[in-house]
Order: sequence, then structure tokens, then C-alpha cells
Amino acid sequence: MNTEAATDAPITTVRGACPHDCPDTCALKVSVQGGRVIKVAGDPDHPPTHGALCTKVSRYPERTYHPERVLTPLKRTGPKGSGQFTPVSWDDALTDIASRLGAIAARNPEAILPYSYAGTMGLLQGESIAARFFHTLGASLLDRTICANAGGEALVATYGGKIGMHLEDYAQAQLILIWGSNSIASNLHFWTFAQQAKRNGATLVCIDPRRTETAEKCHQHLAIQPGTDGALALGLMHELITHGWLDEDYIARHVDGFDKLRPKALEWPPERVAQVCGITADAVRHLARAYATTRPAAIRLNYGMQRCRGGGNAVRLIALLPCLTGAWRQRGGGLLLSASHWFRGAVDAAALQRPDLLGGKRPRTINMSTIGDDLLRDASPTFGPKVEAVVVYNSNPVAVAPDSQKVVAGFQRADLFTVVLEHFLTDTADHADYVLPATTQLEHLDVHTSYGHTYVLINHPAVPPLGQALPNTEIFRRLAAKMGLTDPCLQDSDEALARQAVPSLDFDRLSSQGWVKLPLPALPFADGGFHTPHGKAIVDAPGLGVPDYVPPYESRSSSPELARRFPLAMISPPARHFLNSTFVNVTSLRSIEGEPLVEMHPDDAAARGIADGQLVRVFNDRGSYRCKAAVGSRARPGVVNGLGVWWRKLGVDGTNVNELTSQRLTDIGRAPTFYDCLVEVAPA
Ligand SMILES: Nc1nc2c(c(=O)[nH]1)N[C@H]1C(S)=C(S)[C@@H](COP(=O)(O)OP(=O)(O)OC[C@H]3O[C@@H](n4cnc5c(=O)[nH]c(N)nc54)[C@H](O)[C@@H]3O)O[C@H]1N2
Ligand SMILES: Nc1nc2c(c(=O)[nH]1)N[C@H]1C(S)=C(S)[C@@H](COP(=O)(O)OP(=O)(O)OC[C@H]3O[C@@H](n4cnc5c(=O)[nH]c(N)nc54)[C@H](O)[C@@H]3O)O[C@H]1N2
Ligand SMILES: [Mo]
Repeated sequence: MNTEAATDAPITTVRGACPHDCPDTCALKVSVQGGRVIKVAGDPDHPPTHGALCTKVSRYPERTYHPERVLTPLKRTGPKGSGQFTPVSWDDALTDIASRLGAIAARNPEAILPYSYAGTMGLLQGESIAARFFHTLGASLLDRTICANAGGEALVATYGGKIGMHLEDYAQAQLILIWGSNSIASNLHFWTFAQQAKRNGATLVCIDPRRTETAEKCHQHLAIQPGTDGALALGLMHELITHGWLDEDYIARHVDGFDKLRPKALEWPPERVAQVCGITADAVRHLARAYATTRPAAIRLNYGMQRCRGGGNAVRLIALLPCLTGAWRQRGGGLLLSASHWFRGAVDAAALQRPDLLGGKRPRTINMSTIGDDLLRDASPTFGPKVEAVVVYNSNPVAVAPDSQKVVAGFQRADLFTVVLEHFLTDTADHADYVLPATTQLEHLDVHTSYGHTYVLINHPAVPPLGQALPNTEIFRRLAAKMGLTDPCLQDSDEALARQAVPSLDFDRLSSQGWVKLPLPALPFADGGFHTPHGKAIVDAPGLGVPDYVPPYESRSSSPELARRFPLAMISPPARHFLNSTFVNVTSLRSIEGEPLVEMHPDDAAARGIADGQLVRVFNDRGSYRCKAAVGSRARPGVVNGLGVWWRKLGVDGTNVNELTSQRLTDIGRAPTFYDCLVEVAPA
């Protein structure tokens, strides 16, 4: 998109990286004219990006130059949550914050909680100086579980790391199972490779309760009940075993403990799977045959299925499938959930975050997914001190964390001191005592890895900071100085941090080319070589046992009493034109999404007298949320889809879908169960 600039000034191009929490991590070419960014484009030479950007990020200048950007420090003047602030100077803001945090730290630094996630995925503007600062104080540690921890820990238990197929190799596959992912919305650059495979004759199968735009474009769509993926995986194994489709040689050499899983899988004939998953037994048989007999066969697993109670076990079971058929032997075969740990050799996280600054201190850890309960907890021997201060950066917990009523009540506590580093007055910033203006990706330096491909990228600042905005790094440098923290590493420059982040890479090459590919084997697991101690994929993992189907907390069979009152299962996957709660305030993108809605199957709507477009109330014991009903074929019977994650204040009644979600955690990884949620829907 174009923004106004002097039309005769020369145009320069700056190399950047998309900062968003998305597997694609695109390489950007940013056009600057007269000191203003006029265009953001995808780098045509970067293989995963291949010159294309999603609709959201091509609007990045609109977000950066948004009239509502916070461009000065703000101090609260109204009640918490009212969003009433007055501008103050940096010096006044930081002096007061330093004195408030200093007083708490003098009593007990664990009463201070950093709260951050992946608003930017940058290594610098994420956890670098911020981590050093909180480690020096001895503040509480944050368990960053909100997104990928169930699947992530499951993958580590199975493969020894978050590692998998090369993105580009999907183009070689003849069968791709797109499992728990709406790739067109949330992994667009994978979809391009899947399309290439399709043109070469590959079959695409989507496994997703929702008929997404991706499901529509696949050859086959299995709309299973949410949280039943583990049962489906066991059913596929049943068929592999009973038809003699196992690659016994690969299993003997590269899989540890399959004999313990064999008898469990044999308890899952297609008829039983069909009943649990809500699909036909023939669909299970058909899928198993296709997966066993097509080569190369690839699985693009994503995070959709790990947001239910049994998500960790489901990922462990699915991750074993390519090991049982030997799919890893071929290029274009295997599985990818996350590529994060391929970067372990290239990125020195400890150098950036300096956990050694904790010295002998061993602060307690707070799980970001239970922030609702934890902000409301009193001091106790098990919990430790009451949380007295929260410093939020790169996250919007009031909108994105589960069980919003509790989260809001926590952030409204009069005795809680809250500082939020932000671009905008989000739902969380509205609850701050101080809002500190942060730079966007166009205004700061950063280094990026990816969880969906295997390139390291650099992001050079294209323009100087707008207004009085500062990079997160600089805000924490200044705060550390104000608090009298003297370790020199708290003052390292962004340039120094960038070099510390990737010590083994040719930094000058990264800086000028914009990205470098990690040197990795072409066929990573053709002959075993998983990142486990013995190089084999693991079935019986220490502390976890043999994986099994773990049913949802909330479903007709596991909680029949609850299901009588709240008979519909609700999932809340992201809306295509938002990035979690980011971009909701960009008018052009919000107008594409329209308004908050819940998708319903026509039968479920008719049974409740609900018409398409009608205002409805979605509710359960945790809360109630009003939005429009979208009646149609996207929802399967018995499941409603409440697309996320709207800003509460832009919703119909100042709430969003997380009003309904619970703080219960997954079987593995202490992660949230956003999609394990029974509700009822009624006309409003
Ligand atoms: N446009 C856009 N892109 C995004 C994001 C965004 O908000 N918007 N978010 C980013 C982030 S933070 C992440 S973590 C990734 C997530 O990446 P993905 O996990 O690929 O993201 P989703 O599109 O949420 O895909 C999840 C899909 O799983 C389905 N699903 C829900 N429950 C189940 C289940 O029990 N089983 C199965 N099989 N499927 C289920 C949902 O309907 C949805 O279509 O995407 C990133 N990319
Ligand atoms: N119901 C439901 N809830 C969900 C999900 C779901 O599928 N359903 N998805 C979950 C998932 S997968 C995730 S990852 C979480 C995401 O939750 P969050 O990580 O909180 O993500 P965002 O909502 O995008 O909020 C990021 C914030 O960081 C800010 N930001 C961006 N860059 C910078 C920067 O450089 N500096 C500073 N200071 N701020 C910056 C943005 O303005 C934005 O407000 O939400 C979770 N919540
Ligand atoms: Mo996420």
C-alpha cells in the first residue's frame, strides 16, 4: 500500500523480516521515500517468501503510521480499563516506574512478573535485554506456554527436538495431510508448496473440524470432532498393522519401543475411531490406505489439535506415523510441526538472555496461560508472594489469555502496578499505570529465526522511530540504568546483541543479503538420526509413558452432565486477516473480517431458532459473549467456530471469545485448552 510521501524523492530499499508469530517469517523489502515507508514487499529471492506477502503484512505501513499509534509515554488518569491517560516525559515515566519496581524488588523481586509473548518474534526485541533485566532483578520467571507448548514438548519427547521436514520439500510430496492447520490463513507460504505438489498430481487431505478455506481447496476434508486426533492416529496405526503396511526395517532400526504401542493401536478399529471422531469408518480406512501406499507422503501438522486436553498425546501419536511407514526415507516425505530447534546450533539464546545473571536466585515460575487465576492469588507458601507488578511487552493478555473474566479482574486490581510496552492502546494497555511507546519492525533492528522454515533473517530499521517511540531493548536499557543496575551487559547496543545472537554466522553476509539458510542435511531422518540420545524416535518417553488417546475435558462422552447444559463444542481459531489480536485495529483489515462471529451448522442454528446474521449469545459457566451468527457449511454439526481474537473493546458488548475458554491445561506442556470448551448459543 502507498502512504503519502514526497513523490520526487529517491526511493531506497531496506532489507527486513516479518516480525509476526507465524511459521512463514517472510523476508521483506521495504521501500522508503522521503523518510517514510511507502511499501513493504516480499523478497522474491528468499525461497519461502518468493516475493509474496499476506494481506495483513502488506498493510504493515498502515499499521505503523496508524493515527492511533502510541507515540509518547502515557500515565493513567482514569480507572483501570478506562483507557484514560495523559502524556508524560520519558524521564518522568521511567523515574516513577523505577521507584515503584525498586520498592517492590527491595521487599521481594518475585512479586514482579514479566509477561511477554511473540508480538514480535525478534530475538532482540523479544527476550534479550528484557530477560537480562528481569534476571538481574530476580523477578518471577514466565512459563511461555500459550501457543505451542503441548505440541512442542510432544515433538521433543518423540524426535528429541522441534525438527522436521524442509518446507520446500512439500512440493515433492504425492500425498499431504494438512492436519490441524488452516494453511491458507496461517501458513500461506507452505500452501504455495502444497499447490505445487497438487499440480504435480499430489492428493491433499485436510483434517480439521472446520471447513476452512484450506479444507475447501483440498481433495478431501475429514471434519473430526475437536480433540479426537489421537484416536484417529491410533486408528491409522491399527490399519497399518493389520494390513502389513508397516516399514518393519525402519521401525527396527529407528524407532524405540513400538512394541508397547502395537497392542494399544489394535484396540482402535475404524468403527471405534469413527464413533469417537464423528466421521465414517470408511473414511478412516481410506485415509490409512492412502497414507500407507502413496509415496512420498507428508504431514503438515500444525497447532490446531494441541489446544485440547489430549493435544500432547495426539501430537506424539501423529509424529510417529511417518516413522512407522518409513515416510522419512524419501524427499517430500515426513512431517513438520515446528522447525525451531534446527536453529539451536546457530542461535545462542543463553548469550542473549543471560540466565547466569540470576546468580544463586531460583525465582518461582508463573504459567502465562493461568494469568487469570495467578493475578488473583494471595501470597501462600506454595504460590509465593502475591503479584504486585506486571510488565507486559509483545503481548495482549487481556484479549488472548483464556477465561477473560478472571484476567480482567486481575488487571483491574487497584494494588497491581502495571507497565505495558505497546504500539497501541490494546485491551491490556487500557489497564496499565504506564504505557510506554514501542517501535514497530520498520523502526528497529532485529534478527529472526522461524518455526516454519530454516533461514535466519535480519531486519534493518527502515526509518527512525516515530514520535518518542523506542525499541523494547532501549526501554529496558533505560529502565535498568534508572534502577541503578550496573552490569554492563544491560547496556549492550542492538548491533552488539545482533552479533551475540548468531555468533557462528557470517554476520556481514546476513546483514547484506537479508537471510541465510542453515546448513542442514537434505534428507534429515532417512536413516534415523533423530535428536534423541540414541537417534531413534521414542514411543515410551521418560515420565510420559506410551502415548494414548486422551479425551477432551469437555465433551458429550467425557462430561455428559456439562454437555446437557452446554451441548456445542466451540473452537476459536484465528481469523484470516488478524494475527491473534494484532491488526484488529487496522480498519482495512477489520472491514474484511466484518464483525465478531460464531459459525454454526444450519441444523444447530435451526434447532435454536437462529438465523444467519442474527445477534446471539454464546455462553457457559465461565461467561457470556455476544456476536453475530454465521450459519453455513463452515461448522460441522455439534461444533461452533468463534473466530478470534478480537479486541474486547471492539466487540459487541466489550468481550471476546476468551470470555468462554478455560484455564485448564493440556496433558503435556502446561498449555491452554482454548478449543476444549463446551458452550450453548441462544438468540440475544
Ligand atoms: N492469519 C493468521 N495467521 C496466523 C495466526 C493468526 O492469528 N492469523 N496466528 C499465528 C499463530 S500464533 C500460530 S500459533 C499459528 C497457528 O498455526 P495453525 O495451528 O496452523 O493455525 P490455525 O489456522 O489456527 O489452524 C488450526 C486449525 O486447526 C483447527 N482445529 C481446531 N481444533 C482442532 C482439533 O481438535 N483437531 C484438528 N485436527 N484441528 C483442529 C482449526 O479449525 C484451524 O483451522 O498461526 C500463525 N498464523
Ligand atoms: N481463543 C483463542 N485465544 C488464543 C488463540 C486462539 O487460537 N484462540 N491463540 C493463542 C495463540 S496461538 C497465541 S500465540 C496467543 C498470542 O497472544 P499474543 O502474543 O499476546 O499476541 P497478539 O495478540 O498478537 O499481541 C501481541 C501484541 O504485541 C504488540 N507488539 C508487536 N510488536 C511489538 C514490539 O516490537 N514491541 C512491543 N512492545 N509490542 C509489540 C502488538 O501491538 C500486540 O498488541 O494468543 C492465544 N489466544
Ligand atoms: Mo500462537
